[in-house]
Amino acid sequence: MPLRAVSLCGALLLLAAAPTALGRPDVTLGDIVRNLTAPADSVPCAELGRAVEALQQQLTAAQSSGGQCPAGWSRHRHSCYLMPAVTATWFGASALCPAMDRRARLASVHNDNHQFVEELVASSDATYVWVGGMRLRKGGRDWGWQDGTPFDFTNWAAGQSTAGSELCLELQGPRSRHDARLGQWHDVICDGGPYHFLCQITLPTEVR
Ligand SMILES: [Ca+2]
Repeated sequence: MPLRAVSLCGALLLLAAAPTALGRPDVTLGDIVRNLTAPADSVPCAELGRAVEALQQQLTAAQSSGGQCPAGWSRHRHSCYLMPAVTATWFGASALCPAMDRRARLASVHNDNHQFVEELVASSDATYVWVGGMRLRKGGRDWGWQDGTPFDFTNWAAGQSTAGSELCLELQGPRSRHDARLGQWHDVICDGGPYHFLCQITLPTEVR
């Protein structure tokens, strides 16, 4: 089989496999990886038509559910939230949220959702929970959210946000031994943990 044809088949089959893994909180990272690394090149091009047809059906289904929270995600206002039952570093969590659903990022915390986020954290068995806050510059005092929303709310635990080398943000979970309140914020090194993490999907404006 010509190399170009093999690559085309592989690419299309990977595309066909990917949406089945997206938006399903019950799917494990291992399932996603197995889907994405299936030996697609061993599948004859005769199956290409079936793969394209499956892809079209999945895209149609995805479009019809646009603006809805995926099954298993919690809805609050115009966002969907999920705390997967796995742990990771902040960087790992940053990659895992869009692997669960391509719209998802690590959550941002604001005045209008902090209570909801704290309730999610309280109902978990986490020690700490990564969210999408990151110090914008090593040694600096300014923070931002991974999803680009304004950094307009804070809930630092006592003595936190003072170490300029701690660039990532976590919330205190129920199993933490820190002497701070549940949901309060800690700045920590980004490869700390592994900890649980909270993913967020911001739904399109027209369906808010
Ligand atoms: Ca700290």
